[in-house]
Amino acid sequence: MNDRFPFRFGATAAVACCVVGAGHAGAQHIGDILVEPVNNVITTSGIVAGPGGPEFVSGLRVFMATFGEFPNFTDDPGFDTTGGVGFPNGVIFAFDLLDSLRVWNGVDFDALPPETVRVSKGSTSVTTPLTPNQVAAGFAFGQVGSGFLHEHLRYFLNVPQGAGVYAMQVRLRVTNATYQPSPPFWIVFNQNSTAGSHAAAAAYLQNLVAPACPGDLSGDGVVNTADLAALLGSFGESVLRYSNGDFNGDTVVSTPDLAAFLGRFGSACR
Ligand SMILES: [Ca+2]
Ligand SMILES: [Ca+2]
Repeated sequence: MNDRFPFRFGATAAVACCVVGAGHAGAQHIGDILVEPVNNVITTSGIVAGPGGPEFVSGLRVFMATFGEFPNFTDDPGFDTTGGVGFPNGVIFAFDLLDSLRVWNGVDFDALPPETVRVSKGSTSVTTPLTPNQVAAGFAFGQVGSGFLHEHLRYFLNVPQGAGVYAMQVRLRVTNATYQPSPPFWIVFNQNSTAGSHAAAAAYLQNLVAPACPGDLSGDGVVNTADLAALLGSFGESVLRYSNGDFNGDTVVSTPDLAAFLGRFGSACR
């Protein structure tokens, strides 16, 4: 089912941060997640259609998918590795879910929906946790063999299965080798919502991962007292990773974030 998955960001800025590279060895599929080791850290990249075949958006951490292959279901995106420069044969991949499911409210992903997503392969499954920033341990789902890995997990939206754009936060790890887990990444699911909302929601998360203007919480292109007030308004709170002034991505707005913010104070980005 993966080959016909339409990968479109819509908002060009969503990937403007990243480097697009030429092909790697192996059979990568448009819309899947390219998984590679970089300095022994698992990294994720996008696989997009280029004029000469698949191209790669290095370090991408926001991926888009659409429920509906069957109602409330998709098995995209899959996970692909590369031959040659990729992981050696025998490496076993697993994943964890790092947050409760989030729903796009048109502005941000602070809201929690009544829905959850069940991630499964065969008879094994795990469901997104109900508590924000709680980790739900996933399971091993694939082993590199013949130089490659190409695996699809199955994603099912649980009731009430309302229309909307949902964000699921994930990390990859390996169970039998020395590689650091991937930085957190998101799969952004469209459930009977508009392509525009889907793209806007993905662009929001992409800006959290790679901010166009770090410290500019208000989005007006300058880092000033209004942003400081916004950060202090969330101080001590548990937030969506990288949002509301969580510079270091530990999901809490605290002193290290304030220090990083003050280092940006007075900056103008436009
Ligand atoms: Ca601002
Ligand atoms: Ca923090």
